[in-house]
Amino acid sequence: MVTRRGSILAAAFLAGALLISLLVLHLERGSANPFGSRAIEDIGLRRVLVAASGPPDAWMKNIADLNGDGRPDLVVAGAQGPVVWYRNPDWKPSTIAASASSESGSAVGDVDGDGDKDVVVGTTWYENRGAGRAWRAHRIGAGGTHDIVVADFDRDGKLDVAMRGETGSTVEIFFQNGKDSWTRIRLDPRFGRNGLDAGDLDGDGYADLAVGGLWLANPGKGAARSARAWKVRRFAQWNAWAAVKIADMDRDGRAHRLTVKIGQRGALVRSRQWVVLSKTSGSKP
Ligand SMILES: [Ca+2]
Ligand SMILES: [Ca+2]
Ligand SMILES: [Ca+2]
Ligand SMILES: [Ca+2]
Repeated sequence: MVTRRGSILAAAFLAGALLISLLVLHLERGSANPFGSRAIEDIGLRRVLVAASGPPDAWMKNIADLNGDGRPDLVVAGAQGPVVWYRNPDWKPSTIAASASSESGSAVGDVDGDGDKDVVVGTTWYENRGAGRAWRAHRIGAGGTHDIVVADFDRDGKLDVAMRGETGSTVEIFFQNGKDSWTRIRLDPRFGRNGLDAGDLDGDGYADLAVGGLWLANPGKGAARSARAWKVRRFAQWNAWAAVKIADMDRDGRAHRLTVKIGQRGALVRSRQWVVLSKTSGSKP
């Protein structure tokens, strides 16, 4: 049943979509690079130089408060390392690891449950030992590392890690038994080469996974570690190279899937209906 509130929200989404489409059209007509420095100034952002030279091929970027002072810090890692965090507000750099390896995936979360944020880069997690001053590397296991997300998929109180590579559709979940002990399951949605996010999409209290156009329903209730119990469901027809974000866009307490094609504008999927925000032709890669 479509409620009045639902109609208002749908109208608001459509109005927003139109506005964004017009803005994108304006920017594309006005500049060869719609995200150039002028566009940043146009929307009131201030450019801050954090480091004149950072890690090379810095594909891994995260924002998290690593020293617990309440200010979000920056974590940047190069494809082959180093892993560096920059302290807010003076941006003093500190090295977490001199070398690292990841296709592009990284995440931040309290992996060991001691109250501070730890860092995952590739198949290694770095234990925060004392407000970001010292770090210890722990291996998670073998898996594709293009996209990495963390969630407690089996709700045993220990954070788990999901990842996928760019060369196949397989998604791996590493369930944490302890700091150095992980149990891997493999899920294969048989679609997609990019994009992964975790969130509770069906509201059963267990984090599900989404890839481009498909989502993987966590069976929960003691079955989360059983790969066969996870069901693949479709929510949109979408590009195999999509980037995916799950967010509660209208703050109604339910997560929604936000899918954005690489190099394109994307779509917003809301409940059983979905609204295309803006979509351009000519896909990449
Ligand atoms: Ca901080
Ligand atoms: Ca921790
Ligand atoms: Ca867990
Ligand atoms: Ca769920």
